[in-house]
Amino acid sequence: MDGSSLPETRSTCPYCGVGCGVLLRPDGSGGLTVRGDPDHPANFGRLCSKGAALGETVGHQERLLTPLVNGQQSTWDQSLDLVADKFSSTIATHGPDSVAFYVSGQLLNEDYYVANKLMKGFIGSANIDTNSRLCMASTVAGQKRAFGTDTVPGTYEDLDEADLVVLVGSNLAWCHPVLYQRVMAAREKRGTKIVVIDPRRTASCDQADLHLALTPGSDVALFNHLLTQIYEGGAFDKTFLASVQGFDDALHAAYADDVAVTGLQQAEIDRFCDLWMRYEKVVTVFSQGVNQSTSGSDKVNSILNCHLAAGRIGKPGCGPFSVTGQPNAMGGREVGGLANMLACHLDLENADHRATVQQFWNAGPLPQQAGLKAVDMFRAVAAGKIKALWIIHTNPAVSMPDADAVRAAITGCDFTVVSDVTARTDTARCADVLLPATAWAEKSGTVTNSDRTLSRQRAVLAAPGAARHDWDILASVGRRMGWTHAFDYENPAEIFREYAALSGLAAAFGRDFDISALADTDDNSWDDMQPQRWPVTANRKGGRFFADGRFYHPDGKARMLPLRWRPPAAKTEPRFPFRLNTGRIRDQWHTMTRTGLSPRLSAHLAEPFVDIHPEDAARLGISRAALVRLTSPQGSAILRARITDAQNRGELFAPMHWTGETAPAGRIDSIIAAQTDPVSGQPESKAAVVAAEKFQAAWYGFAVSSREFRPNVAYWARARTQSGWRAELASDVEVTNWEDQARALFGLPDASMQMVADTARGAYRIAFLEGDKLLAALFVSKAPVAVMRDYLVEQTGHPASDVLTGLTPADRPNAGPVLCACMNVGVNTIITAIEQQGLMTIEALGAALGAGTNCGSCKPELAALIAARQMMEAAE
Ligand SMILES: Nc1nc2c(c(=O)[nH]1)N[C@H]1C(S)=C(S)[C@@H](COP(=O)(O)OP(=O)(O)OC[C@H]3O[C@@H](n4cnc5c(=O)[nH]c(N)nc54)[C@H](O)[C@@H]3O)O[C@H]1N2
Ligand SMILES: Nc1nc2c(c(=O)[nH]1)N[C@H]1C(S)=C(S)[C@@H](COP(=O)(O)OP(=O)(O)OC[C@H]3O[C@@H](n4cnc5c(=O)[nH]c(N)nc54)[C@H](O)[C@@H]3O)O[C@H]1N2
Ligand code: SF4
Ligand SMILES: [Mo]
Repeated sequence: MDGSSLPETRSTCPYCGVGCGVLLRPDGSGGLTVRGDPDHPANFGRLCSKGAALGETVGHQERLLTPLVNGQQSTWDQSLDLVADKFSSTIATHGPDSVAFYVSGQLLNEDYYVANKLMKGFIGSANIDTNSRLCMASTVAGQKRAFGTDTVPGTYEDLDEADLVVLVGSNLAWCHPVLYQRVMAAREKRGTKIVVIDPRRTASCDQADLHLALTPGSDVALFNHLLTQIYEGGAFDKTFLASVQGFDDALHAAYADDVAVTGLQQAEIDRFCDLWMRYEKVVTVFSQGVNQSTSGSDKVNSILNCHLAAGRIGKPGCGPFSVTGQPNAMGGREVGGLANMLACHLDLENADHRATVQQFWNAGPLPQQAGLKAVDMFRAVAAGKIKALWIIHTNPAVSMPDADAVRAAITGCDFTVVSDVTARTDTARCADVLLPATAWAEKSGTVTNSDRTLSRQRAVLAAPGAARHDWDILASVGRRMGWTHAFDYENPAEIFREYAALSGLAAAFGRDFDISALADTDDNSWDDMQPQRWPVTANRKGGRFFADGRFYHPDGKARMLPLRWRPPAAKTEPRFPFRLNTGRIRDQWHTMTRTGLSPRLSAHLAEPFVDIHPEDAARLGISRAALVRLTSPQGSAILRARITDAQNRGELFAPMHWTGETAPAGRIDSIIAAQTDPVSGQPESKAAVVAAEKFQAAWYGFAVSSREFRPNVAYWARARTQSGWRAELASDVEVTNWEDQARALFGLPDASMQMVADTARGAYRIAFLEGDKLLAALFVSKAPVAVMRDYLVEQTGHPASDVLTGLTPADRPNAGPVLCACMNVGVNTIITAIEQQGLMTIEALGAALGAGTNCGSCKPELAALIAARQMMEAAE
């Protein structure tokens, strides 16, 4: 069929919590074109680089197509029977708390609802937790403590209307790019002031009026100080404070903290406080720099304290705004995905709530206490207390702190089931039973984004092989465990109706999460459902919370908390002198099982790295592009050095994305201790302590190949290219025969070979050919390999006349690493345009090269290149 004649289907991007609407058009041969939905209230047509590249990730090359039991192909009947039997027999012998589910904020509401119902309602244990524990748990705890409910008060429109946007521990430009573009558009229009509070200088600082590079973990001290200034400056709201308890105690505690621990200059702190005093309309956006901390819940409450004191909450253009990470992080909290919650904002520990849910589900007694939170859950797995474990839609062997121990625990568990779209993950490799799930473009359901907007995800592609929907797999196991009626769902719309009906019962307890008006949505209306913000009830649709001073504690008032600053749990010491911060890069999603399929997205940053301050690097003898070994009490990692003053001295930053599949030495969570916030149980992913030293490489290598290959050396990192694969290599072991080494690397025992060797200098260039076509090439050197990578990665599969020079032919400009992933524009092309054509604005670069004109995610980097040129000119 001709793709262009197929209609477009509205759906939602499966990556971040912005929840952008997409329009999908299948091309009729398994592919998909994707564009932003101009009518979706989250993005109005915009997409970031990841959303724009979704079409490149729907191929089946890496998909898991059938169930596997102990690595052997199996049928659904056999594998589901096995899962049901093992869970049932384990429960019969060891009790319901001997089993656990570990699920994900990327599950759809309907999948999540069924998982939660099965575990809490029927298995009778609360041992279901989610990767949202690593992500949003501190916000959940903080909001519940302050508001009596886990609710984001504001909406995205507040970002358009604010006069001041404060980003705390949020790299919005890279992690919520479409929201960042929204803030930029508002800044253009109304001059919105921007403050970034982050220990390192990120892409989000590019347009900021003020960047406070505070000491890691010191946020509470900063916001405590702000609270005292709100008081002294008379910015507190007496009328609103009638709806708030705890002002005096909170203020008293705030005065006891010393803002000097932030390491900031008094003048910068004063400027921040002045901006807060000057602009009533302030939105404080916060994310993982706040949540992923052993004082994460307190950090959240220190921010909420300020907004409550000033009454700046739930009004247009102001409020605290926790941006969610995963597409359905918010929905997961609403369906009760966390071990300490019930569905629809009901509390597990409340007997009336439990009784209502039990009756509604027609279930046995519900567990009375919270189940194990993620870190404790995997510790219980390691200790043999959890004997059957089901991991769905998440990759904990990579993303949990102390990841090597987690991986060992999963491997050692008596019975592990993993549901995933691919078998090629570090977690899937540990499973006894591997179940093939449908991927986002193949499944239908709903998700809730950061501003409480419920959107539909719609299937547009057929499920490959035997893959089945997550809700369907879960419900099938529920039926096989004997609960036929409870899990007799025909389609996700039916699950959604049940969920919406339950929210009506929750609302009767005065809970705020209420979508009961959707409880009688028939299948057709569900198919057509438009994005809408909850609550959705007979007399209320969407809107903001709390401006009216109504909160959800029993007395209807909010709480301000007395808080004191606490440093991160791990202390630097002579053996581990560096503080290691971790996070995300612009073009990869978590453990890269999907974004890693796109050559374009892989071209931005193709290997794991560590950012280090120039003075620290100099002291350790680490030069540009050298490799660095990081060691912590948990393990060690090898990463490429990026020397940059964006990093404070004594602090390092490394990305979280690389895995055993892509760069085994770069699994950063294998060196991070599992320290958690005492209130939320969220791990401290951003403040490990490590030692750093130069990795003494005997040789460095760069390789390209038209076929996949898996190196076996101390350091390697591979990525996809348009015509095959690329890899960076290094080893501390000398090689005596480079021909043998190269043949083994690529699995090419007989291919014809060309080699240029400079044995004296330890430099080798080796190419393998089939006819005149390049199959693979390896470049080896004693120092980090200097070749035109972006040229070479395009040469596999093509005639390979001058590949061994490693340079681009003189008549062909080398575009350099891709900076604009959407329009495929390299950094050298951009620099040339700036320098030779004098294009000194982002608009001019866009007009000439197309760079930055699609998703805009690269605009901060374009601006940085222009600024660098301006500085050079000023100096000249
Ligand atoms: N490109 C991309 N986007 C994503 C994702 C992705 O994988 N890739 N994942 C999504 C998910 S699930 C999430 S949760 C979000 C996360 O979105 P963000 O939270 O914005 O991203 P991170 O890079 O994890 O961390 C944000 C910042 O916190 C800073 N930080 C570290 N310690 C401190 C501290 O003590 N105080 C303060 N104030 N800041 C600190 C870090 O330097 C970092 O720049 O991104 C979502 N969007
Ligand atoms: N050091 C450090 N560690 C971190 C963080 C950090 O900032 N620093 N951030 C933490 C945060 S905020 C998060 S959210 C986590 C994320 O970490 P994870 O959740 O572990 O990472 P993902 O790669 O998103 O894992 C999703 C898995 O689901 C699979 N999958 C995709 N689609 C489907 C589907 O439809 N069904 C099923 N069943 N499977 C599917 C994917 O192939 C992949 O294996 O990482 C956490 N870990
Ligand atoms: S900002 Fe990017 S990743 Fe996030 S939902 Fe929108 S398109 Fe997807
Ligand atoms: Mo997250």
